[in-house]
Amino acid sequence: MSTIEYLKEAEDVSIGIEQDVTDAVHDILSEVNERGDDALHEYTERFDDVELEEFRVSETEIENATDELTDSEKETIDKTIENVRAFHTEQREHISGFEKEFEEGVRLGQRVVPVESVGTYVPGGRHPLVAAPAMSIVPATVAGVDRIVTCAPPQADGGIQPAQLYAMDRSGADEIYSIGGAQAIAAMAYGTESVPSVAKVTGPGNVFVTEAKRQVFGHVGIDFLAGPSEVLILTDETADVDLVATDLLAQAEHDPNSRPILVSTDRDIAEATIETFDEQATQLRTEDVARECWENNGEVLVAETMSDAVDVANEYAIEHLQVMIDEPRSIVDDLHNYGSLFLGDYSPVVFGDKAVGTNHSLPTLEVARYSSGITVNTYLKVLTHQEATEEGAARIAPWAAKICELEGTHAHQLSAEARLRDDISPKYGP
Ligand code: HSO
Ligand code: ZN
Repeated sequence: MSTIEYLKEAEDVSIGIEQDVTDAVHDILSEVNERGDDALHEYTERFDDVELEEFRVSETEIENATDELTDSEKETIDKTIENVRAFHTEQREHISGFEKEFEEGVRLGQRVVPVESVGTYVPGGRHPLVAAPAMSIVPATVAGVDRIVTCAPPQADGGIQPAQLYAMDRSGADEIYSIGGAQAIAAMAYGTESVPSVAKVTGPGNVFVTEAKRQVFGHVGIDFLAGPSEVLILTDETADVDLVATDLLAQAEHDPNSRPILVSTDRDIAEATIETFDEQATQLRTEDVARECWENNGEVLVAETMSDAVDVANEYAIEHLQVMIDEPRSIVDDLHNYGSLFLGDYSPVVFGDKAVGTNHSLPTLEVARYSSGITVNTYLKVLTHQEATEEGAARIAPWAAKICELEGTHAHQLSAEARLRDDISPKYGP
């Protein structure tokens, strides 16, 4: 007998991307790859409805955007950037290189180095998110990336939304371009006359951006593929229904395709949340999107035990996992698939989205089964090295040569055996 009951079910959430999107993106990528800026101009006119002479945002435009914001708006954005920097700086300190003699005469090690250049995409969309630039740009600065390129879609006036532009600049982008969609990803992956190519492209975006990242992967690195935002709230009988409904709505307002999910071990709480969601939605300026999202994708599950609820949470591998139970810490060790975890009534997703300093660029659509969100690691590589002495080589060479013999890799075998010669440069001798 199932220990889970659905009070509200969603249609199957599709993880795949429609073929027509794949084809359209393929065309955009090839055009930008072949025709560079000319293609970028055409797509910008077609998709963003603006004609731009220059894609690169000038210092004057950045100053103008800065002037459009009040001091208090700027301070608020600065504070978010500072918090994101503090968290990711700590993260960096926990990743280290090492070198050690594993056996006599054989030293092995690793160095942690930044990716040389990255392109960070900042999405526009329904609500151009002001904290988004900090999330993809700041960790790259902390990692020590040499060249940080960033693109955001132009608004109707051809410029980037001022608060976003200010945040892109303050987060530490070296070059800012007013280009959106798949064409922005193509430009950063292949390079054009005005946009340099980079080694890795990161940041969330709409379905075209995501598909473009999928298609350029291999030619450049990417962080991961991100879809519409999701939350799973896990409650027991102690939950505050008003808070639970509010937090589900905060996810539902993102996009009709977002996923707000409640898993409760208490049926009364689950039923009351459904009612409260409906009442609270009426008060919302973003009611339309939130309701459409709830209709399509909202889910409410009742689990018989907390252990069943934990299993469901691990299966969903959700982007944001909010734990609103009596003792949230009691289940942390059992949870292992999520983008970011929010513990207790005072830790809503919006704090991570906007303010505390953890990253809000997180895996959705079960990507959390195999990937974390953006971290400072996204911009680092772990490079290994080895050094053997003459003595060390004397022990390793026959053994390596033996493996080569088994394989038939003759030149490899000779390369190993050559280290047994006694006339090799004296600088390595005893
Ligand atoms: N929930 C989004 C991030 C965000 N929401 C920023 C609002 N602002 C994806 O994690
Ligand atoms: Zn959000």
